[in-house]
Parts: sequence; C-alpha cells; structure tokens
Amino acid sequence: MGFYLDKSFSIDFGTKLESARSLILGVPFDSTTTAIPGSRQAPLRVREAFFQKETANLNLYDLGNLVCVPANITETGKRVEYTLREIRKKSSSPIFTLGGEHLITYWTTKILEPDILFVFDAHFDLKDQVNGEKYTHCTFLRRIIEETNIRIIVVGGRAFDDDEKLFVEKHKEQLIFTSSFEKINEICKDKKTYISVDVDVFDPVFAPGTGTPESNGLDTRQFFNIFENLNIDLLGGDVVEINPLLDDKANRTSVLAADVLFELIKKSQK
Ligand SMILES: [Mn+2]
Repeated sequence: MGFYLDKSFSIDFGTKLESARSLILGVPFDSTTTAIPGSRQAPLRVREAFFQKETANLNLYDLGNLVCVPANITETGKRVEYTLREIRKKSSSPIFTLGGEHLITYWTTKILEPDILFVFDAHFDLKDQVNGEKYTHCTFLRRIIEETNIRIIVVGGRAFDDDEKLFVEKHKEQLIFTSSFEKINEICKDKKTYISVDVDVFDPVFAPGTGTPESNGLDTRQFFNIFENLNIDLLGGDVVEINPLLDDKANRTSVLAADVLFELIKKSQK
C-alpha cells in the first residue's frame, strides 16, 4: 500500500494504521467544481487548524493525501477506490476524508458501503448531468441513488432546480429531508451510517471559504446541536467543499471544518 498516498503533509499522531480507531485521508481533487475551484488546497489548511485541537485522548492515524490526477475524474476515482480497498485490508476503523469537492463522497461510499448516507449540504446535488458530464459535484447524489440502495438523509438543502425537485418527489422512500435528530436517530438505529458535511450547509457568515455559497444557511449552533444529539454507528464521513483561496485571514472556514472533523472523529470513538 502507499502507491497513491502522499504522506508529505500528514499529521503524526504517534499511532499505527493497524491499531488506530479512526483514520484521516485527504483527497485534494476539485476538477468538477462548477463555480470557483480551489478546494484541493483544503486538506493542508484544515490539517493546520486540526493540529490545534485537543486530540491527545483520541486514537487516530493520518494516511496523508491521495495522489489525484487533475481533470481526470475516472482515474482519480479508481485511485480513491483502490486505496480505500487497500486500507480496508489493514483496518476496519472509520475513515474520514477531507476534500476536495463533493464528488469524493460517490467514491468513498461505494467502497465503505453504508446503509445510510447522511448529508449536510446547501445543494441537492441531484442534477442529471453538467454539460454532458455525469460524474460531478452537482450530480453525485443522484448517481448514488440510481446505483445503490443507500438511504439518504439531507439536512440544510435550500438550492435546487425544478428537475431536482421532481427527482426528490419520485424518490421519497430513499431520500429523506429532515433536521429532526429524533427522526434521524430513528432512521439510523442499528444501521451503518456515513456523514458527509459540505461546508456550504453553513451560512456564508460562518463559512465564507467555499466555491458555491448559499445564503440563509445553518448557523454553527444549529449544526452542532443536531450533531451532539446524534446517536449513530459511524463507519466514516467527510468534510468537503472548503475553498481556502476564498477564506478570510483567520481561515474561518478551515477552522470550522477542523471542528466538524474533530466532532466526527469523537463520535466514531464513543
Ligand atoms: Mn453544496
């Protein structure tokens, strides 16, 4: 293992892959980004912020960054899938991915095979294609619904077109919109769950550093309140769409993403 992993910017937590209880993987890929690219810079910036967190009581291992192929969706996808399969041979611990763009979730869930995919996102990401391309950060959730039986829970969705709305109407069994943690806990009971957090779920006041911001989003208290009350069995997750090139001087969005990652990892070690 290791051919597609670059350890140059990984954090040394003093642990071993085989014995760690949670794993971190960076996937610096942003080639299908429709508005403003730059999320490939995020794994580095978010790690910088994460390094400041109180991780002493956590048992985690940083795998480094996947070596992506810019502008090559197919090859990058193959590498993500191959690498995750190789990691799985050595560890069954939950894997948390730092994007990069949201298409990454399509690849990671394909290998990790959760029962439930729980998505925080301003966008539905249910478009059929973007200028003819089927696999993009605007279409990934539609592909997952078409290709798998994974049940999807969406929190924070507020940006969509008529076609996406129609798709939602047709897939009400598989695709659930709710922000009630009681309902979410009920759906996730005894199921393997994967949580994907697109930082544009937050209001741009809290997360300005993202490529496709949408006003009227969640505030941090609303988000962490849902999060704290979740009682779920996590097999992995991701934090995506952070664009450090659009962030403020305090790296506000990367700091928030590091906080989200921290909470995900804590939840996986309960
Ligand atoms: Mn989004």
